[in-house]
Amino acid sequence: MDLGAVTKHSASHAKPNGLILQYGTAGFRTKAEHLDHVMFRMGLLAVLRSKQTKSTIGVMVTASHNPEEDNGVKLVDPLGEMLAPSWEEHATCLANAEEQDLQRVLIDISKKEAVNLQQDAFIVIGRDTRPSSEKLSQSVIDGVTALGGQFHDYGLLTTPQLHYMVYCRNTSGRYGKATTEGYYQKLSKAFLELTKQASCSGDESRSLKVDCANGIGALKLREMEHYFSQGLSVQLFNDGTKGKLNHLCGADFVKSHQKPPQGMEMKSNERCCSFDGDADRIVYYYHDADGHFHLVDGDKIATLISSFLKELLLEIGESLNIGVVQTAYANGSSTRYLEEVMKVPVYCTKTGVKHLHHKAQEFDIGVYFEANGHGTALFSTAVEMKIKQLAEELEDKKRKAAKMLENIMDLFNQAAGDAISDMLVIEAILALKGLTVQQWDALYTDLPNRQLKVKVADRRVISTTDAERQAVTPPGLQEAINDLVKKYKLSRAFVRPSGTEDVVRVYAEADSQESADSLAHEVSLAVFQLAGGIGERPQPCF
Ligand code: NG1
Ligand code: ZN
Repeated sequence: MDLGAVTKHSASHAKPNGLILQYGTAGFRTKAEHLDHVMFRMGLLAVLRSKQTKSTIGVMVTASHNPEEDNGVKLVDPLGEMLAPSWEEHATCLANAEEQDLQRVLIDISKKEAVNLQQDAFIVIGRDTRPSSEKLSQSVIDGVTALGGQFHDYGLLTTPQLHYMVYCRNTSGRYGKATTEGYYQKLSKAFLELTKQASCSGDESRSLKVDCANGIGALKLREMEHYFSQGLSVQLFNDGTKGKLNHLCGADFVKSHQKPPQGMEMKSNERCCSFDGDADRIVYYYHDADGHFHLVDGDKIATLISSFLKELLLEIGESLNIGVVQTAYANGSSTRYLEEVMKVPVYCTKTGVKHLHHKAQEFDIGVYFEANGHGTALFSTAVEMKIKQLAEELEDKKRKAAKMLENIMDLFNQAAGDAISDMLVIEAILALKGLTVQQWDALYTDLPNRQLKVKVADRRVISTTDAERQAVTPPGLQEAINDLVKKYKLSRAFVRPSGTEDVVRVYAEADSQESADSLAHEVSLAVFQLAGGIGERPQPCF
């Protein structure tokens, strides 16, 4: 390890004095102008992680659904997964080290993790369309080369595409070819094979309007479109040619404001969906004949997918265990429907896909989705092999079902939640089952809900347990929430510090929108009073 070279290069990526950042749920995320040193140092860290795992490591430059002025960076582990927890700590240490301590911190990490410094390192890099992303990804490359690592810069990619590249490269091409072309071909082939089986239901139902949040999803969907156009025609909105990234559009906007994005022409009963800024989330929605807006969120996506997978397994006659993983943000109606009607076991984990992903790995088939539309279905390696074998061996109807299962498995990006891949799975299932978006939406009725944010001096005063559904500190907060919840019917509320923003998030649901709004507001006031609120007291805003 040439530490002299590191020190020399680091001088041109100097850390601003006093700046402390934390590797959170989605890596580092803040204003783009504060991130140059972090990028350089994550290039260094990726090299150490690559040497330790003897595998290709990914570095993605994006701030997802956050404002265009922000940026961020996260490392992707060998099987396309989020960085291991002990390395998240190293990332935080390295990002916050003063210039003179940089060498020592690098040596410490190498020793703690028994990194063989003679080992080769290979890093793949991707970035979103933010104006700051190109320069910041160049800083990552400076870090990689300063430590003698080799790299491939993919340039513009969706986050899930970078996960896919990492996964492909570390499984010797068995999963697919590590190029965008390979990604398009793999997904489109599985999609077309699946939809071939659908009884023709007219062209109308095979078209979809997509709000691309003015982000990378637009570029990549446009590249991919002609690969699957026989089965689905997509009409892109907010494609980045005019509007600003994530501004009044995108999956996060639609989900949190519960209204359509700007710039989308919606006709009644037309199927529409929104991606977020780096295309790893998707939500669906439509206007009914009366002009009412209906959101079909991650919970309903998980329901559609797990129901269909369960049907296929029944058809094949295989008793593989299938589980759904959610977070506390999952609508209460979805959990009840899955458990009581679908008879699918449901588990709740902390927020952040890495927690859901981890839990989903415990099942033969684990379907995980956050309510905001981030998720996928995971098939264990043993099950993957079994399904491929059944698709060859079984006869007639059973074989057809096994083939479909195989196609669906290939269509999911098993390395990460992926808006494009999820969209194709959903479109295929709707076509195969002959379902309209309204029929899908009618599986169950969401409980009215509201999410709010409260600013506090230090959000770490709030700690939680029971997958974030109960506040342990500050004293008295949980009791206050319990008392408020008792005032409303079918109600539930919880609070937690955000892992990506400097706020406390409040969630409430109840039997009517007025009750959900009012409960969320009252809980916000309790947080403001008991957890050190700053600025203006929360106002009832609905
Ligand atoms: P935080 O800021 O920790 O709530 C948000 C989302 C997560 C996840 C991460 C990463 C909500 C309530 N939270 O986390 O689900 O997507 O961002 O992007 O949607
Ligand atoms: Zn995202």
